[in-house]
Amino acid sequence: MKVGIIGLPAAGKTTVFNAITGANAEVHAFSGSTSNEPNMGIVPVPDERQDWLNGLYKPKKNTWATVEIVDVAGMVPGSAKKHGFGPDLLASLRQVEALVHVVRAFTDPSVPHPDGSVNAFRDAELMELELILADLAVIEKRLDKLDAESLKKKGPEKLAAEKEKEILAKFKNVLTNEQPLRQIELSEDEQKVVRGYTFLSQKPLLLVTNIDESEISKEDSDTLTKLKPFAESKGAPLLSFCAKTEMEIAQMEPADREEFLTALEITEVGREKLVRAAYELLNVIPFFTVGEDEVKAWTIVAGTIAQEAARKIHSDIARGFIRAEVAGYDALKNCGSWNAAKDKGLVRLEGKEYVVQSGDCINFRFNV
Ligand SMILES: Nc1nc2c(ncn2[C@@H]2O[C@H](COP(=O)(O)OP(=O)(O)O)[C@@H](O)[C@H]2O)c(=O)[nH]1
Ligand SMILES: [Mg+2]
Repeated sequence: MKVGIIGLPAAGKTTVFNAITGANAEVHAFSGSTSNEPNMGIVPVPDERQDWLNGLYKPKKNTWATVEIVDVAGMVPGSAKKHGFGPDLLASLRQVEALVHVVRAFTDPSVPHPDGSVNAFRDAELMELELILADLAVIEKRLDKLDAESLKKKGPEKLAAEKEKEILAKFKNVLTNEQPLRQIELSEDEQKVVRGYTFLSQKPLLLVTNIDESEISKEDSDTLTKLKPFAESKGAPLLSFCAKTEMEIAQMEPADREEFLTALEITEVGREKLVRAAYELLNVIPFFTVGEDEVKAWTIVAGTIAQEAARKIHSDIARGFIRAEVAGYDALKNCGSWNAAKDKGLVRLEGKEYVVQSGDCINFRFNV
C-alpha cells in the first residue's frame, strides 16, 4: 500500500515527507537540483480507537496499521505536455496506489517558485492537467496499436480488442475534456480491462495545501477556502498542512513537542491528520485483534468479508474458518471490557460472509 507525494519543485514535498515520517531527507530551497532517487518511508497510522484498546489490554506488543510513503522526485512542470513524465518518474508513479499532491501556498520569498509567483489554484490545476496528459499519451499509443492489431485479429480476440478500444475511447473523451478518470464509475467488465493500466488520473488524490506558519492554528486557511470547490469537482479530499512547522515538530524531543504544541494551541498534530487521510484515500479500513499479548490493526479493503479478513492473518484461519467473534469498537468501549460486552450480548458470532466494519475487534475461531 503505497502513497506517492507529488507536486511542483519546491512545493514542499520532501518537507511533507520528513514531517510524516520523522525522517531527515534533504530539502532544497532551489528547484532543479537534487537526485532522482525517491525517498521512501513506512509510517504507522494513528487511531484513537487503538489507543483506547492499548489502555484496556496493556498488551506486550502493539502493532499499528501502516502506509508506505514515497516522495517521488523529478517532477517538472510542463514535462507531460512536452515529452511525458520522465521514465523514472513514471515508473515510481505507476507503482503507487494513491497520490498526495502538495500544493504550495506558503509565501516565503526566500524560496523561489518555479513559475515566479505563488498561486495554489493554478498549481493544483496544472498538476491535474499533467496527470491527464500522461494518461492521454498512454491511451493514444495503445489505441494506435489496437487499430493496427485488430485488422489481423479474428473471433474472440478481435472482440476483446474492440471492447478495449471502446473503453479507451470513452476514457479519451473524458480526458480530452480535461477531466480526471478518478470519478468515472466502471462496470466490472470495464474494470477488468483497465486493471492492466495504471492511469495516474484514476488514482485517488489528496490535495494538501502547504500553508504559511502564520495560518497553522486557523480553522480554515484562506487557500483551503479558495481550493475547496476545485477539490470537490475533482473528487479529491483537501487538507491544509504547514510542512515546515510539522517537520520541526516531528523532529523534536517528545517533551519539547508537548510544550510547543500547547504554546501554538495545536490540538491535533497535522501529521496524524495527514497520515490518516492518506490511509483513508486507499479505500481501506482497519479491524483489530486484541489480547494481552498483542493489540494489532489489520488493513483490509472496505467491504471485505470475514473469511477474507481472516486470510490476512493466516491462510489456515481462512481455510478452517468456523466463526468470527466480533465486538464493534463502540460496543466494546461502552461496556468497558470484552466480558462485559459478552454479558450484554454485544459480542456477535458472525459467519464467513459477514462484511467486516471499521474498528471491529475480532477473534476468529477456526479448525484445521
Ligand atoms: N516557509 C516555509 N517554507 C517551506 C515550507 N515547506 C517547505 N518549505 C521550504 O521550501 C523549500 C522546498 O522544500 P522541499 O521540501 O525541498 O520541496 P520539494 O522540491 O517539493 O521536495 C525548502 O527550502 C523548504 O524549507 C513551509 O511550510 N513554509
Ligand atoms: Mg524534494
